[in-house]
Amino acid sequence: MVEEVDGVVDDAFNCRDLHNPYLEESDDSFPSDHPRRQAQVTSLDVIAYDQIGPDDALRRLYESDALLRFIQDILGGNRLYRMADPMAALTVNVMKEGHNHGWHFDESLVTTTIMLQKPEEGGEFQYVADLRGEAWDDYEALGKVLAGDESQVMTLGVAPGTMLLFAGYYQLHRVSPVKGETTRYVSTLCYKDRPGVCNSPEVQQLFYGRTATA
Ligand SMILES: O=C(O)CCC(=O)C(=O)O
Ligand SMILES: [Fe+2]
Repeated sequence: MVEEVDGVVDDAFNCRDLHNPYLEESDDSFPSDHPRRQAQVTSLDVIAYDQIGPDDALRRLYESDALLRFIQDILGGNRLYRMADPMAALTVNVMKEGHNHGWHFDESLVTTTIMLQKPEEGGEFQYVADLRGEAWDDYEALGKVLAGDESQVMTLGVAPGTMLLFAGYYQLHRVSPVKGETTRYVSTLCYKDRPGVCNSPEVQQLFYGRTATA
């Protein structure tokens, strides 16, 4: 898989985004020191689904029903569908020296990733639990994390081959800045609870630098 990604990595789109931890733009209805107004920087290169060859191992894995059922079983048995978005359904996040993914909550309840290549240093998947629930946000604790307090930060031991199923909607997480020569490759495999789901053209433009329909 790494060799296959190496073959298309030069065509990856450089995505640079400023967002608050909720992946929104700063909300000026909140006071200036509020977490909803704290900008996080995300800078990485993205390889989209339609840039991955039809016979590539990563694509065959994502398109296999065995994997779909496996993830469905882990998540409690509710029917899942591969995302219909021609770019977002399967991606490889490419992070070189200095790239990082700022603190955020995902839009999806659960995200599935597979690490393919690990950098020499940094590029660690870190999270802080219990900052958000169904009807509440702990803005005070969130503000501390955004201000640099690392006392509650947990780091997951992820290695090449690790598949991570992560409840990213409720758990604040980030990828720390990558250091060294070796590029970090992490693939994101998107599943939805209904068929036919695509991202908006705005989100496609931001992450892939173009739009496409299914
Ligand atoms: O690269 C990773 O390990 C996680 C990426 C992530 O949080 C995301 O794509 O939302
Ligand atoms: Fe995320």
